[in-house]
Amino acid sequence: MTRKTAFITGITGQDGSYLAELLLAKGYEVHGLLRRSSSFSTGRLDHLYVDPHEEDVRLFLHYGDLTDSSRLVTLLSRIRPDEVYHLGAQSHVRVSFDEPEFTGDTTGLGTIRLLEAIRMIGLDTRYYQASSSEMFGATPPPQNEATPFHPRSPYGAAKVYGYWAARNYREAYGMYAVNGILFNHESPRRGETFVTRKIARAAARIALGHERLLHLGNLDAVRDWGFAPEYVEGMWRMLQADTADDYVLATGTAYTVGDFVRLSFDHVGLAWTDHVRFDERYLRPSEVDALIGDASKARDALGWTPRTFTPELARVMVDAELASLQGPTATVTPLPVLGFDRPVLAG
Ligand code: NDP
Ligand code: GDR
Repeated sequence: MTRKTAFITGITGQDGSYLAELLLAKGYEVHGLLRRSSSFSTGRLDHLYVDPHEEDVRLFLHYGDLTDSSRLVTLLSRIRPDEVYHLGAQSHVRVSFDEPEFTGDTTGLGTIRLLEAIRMIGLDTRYYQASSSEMFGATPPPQNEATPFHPRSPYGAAKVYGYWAARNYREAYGMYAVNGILFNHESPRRGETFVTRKIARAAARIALGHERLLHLGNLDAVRDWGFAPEYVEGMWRMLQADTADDYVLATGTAYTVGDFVRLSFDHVGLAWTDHVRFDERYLRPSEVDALIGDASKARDALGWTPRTFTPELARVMVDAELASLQGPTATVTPLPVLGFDRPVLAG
């Protein structure tokens, strides 16, 4: 049997690293798009890296950027992947208010550039679009595939554009293109400025005496938090289906940001009220109040169900932080190297 080849944009991100791991375990050859950076951005992939001089190398990284159409064309025409997973994006909602044009360019137009590269080359490939529950925005829960979109940020608006671009290429050109509408999914590899990772890090650091206070914005927002490795498996399942369709992945459960704080601090035996302070700089100009997904279509059509729910997720994430602070004997998945550039406003 010939080996399948996948191309992943956003391979250095949380989901990209878990997806690369999954596809390599399934025997795929995996190619990833890597943005050039003045420092290494491959911390989440280091454990998968094999010296290119070894035999049976199956993970390849290629410099490129979602703003660079011609590079996408040359890369895809050379790799000719069986499956394309488009995960690359400026994915931070708060940052999208600071950088709306850049977010539109990478998260929105980046999608069209990739789809158009596939079409121009005449590539017969299956395409996964990383769509988001942020597209539902102000539409009240529960949200499913039929729920109207009402984005509340430049990021959400860019994702709506990407969603319709993928659907349009499916309808106009018969491309096998699917939208995975994923609700929040987290892990020890989550970026440090997303709220769950920020809380888990702080709980661990405060418990070990490295820090004293955690500053947060809106504690009342409701989110449906699942576990990222389970969600990337759902992405793969979507591309194995007989026909291309769109699916929600979610746990169907609801917790507030405040609940996540309490669960995390309880786990290290601290009273969160002693350590959490409000900082209005972390508020968004318009907020998404409540996201709670209905993933019954994915369950019925793909056999996908979530197994990890928010309370366990909080414990897993706090434990990973404790382990990474306590030394090299830790059994956690590798964490990204922390930079010195923790944004003041974006966290
Ligand atoms: P991350 O922010 O962890 O990763 C984003 C990835 O995109 C990184 O690899 C980043 O590279 C890359 N990237 C950003 N800009 C560019 C660019 N101009 N050119 C090439 N690559 C670029 O996101 P997640 O892994 O959490 O999410 C994956 C995708 O799923 C994203 O599209 C996100 O919007 C979407 N999504 C995520 C959800 C979640 O809860 N995690 C829920 C729903 C949708 P670098 O490492 O160099 O920054
Ligand atoms: P979200 O994730 O905006 O849902 O987007 P994030 O973790 O950033 O925020 C979740 C909620 O927490 C509130 N909040 C804070 N958020 C951050 N980041 N920092 C804080 O200090 C803070 N205090 C309170 C936010 O207001 C918000 O309500 C994520 C991203 O992964 C998107 O790419 C993805 O599409 C969606 O999830 C689904």
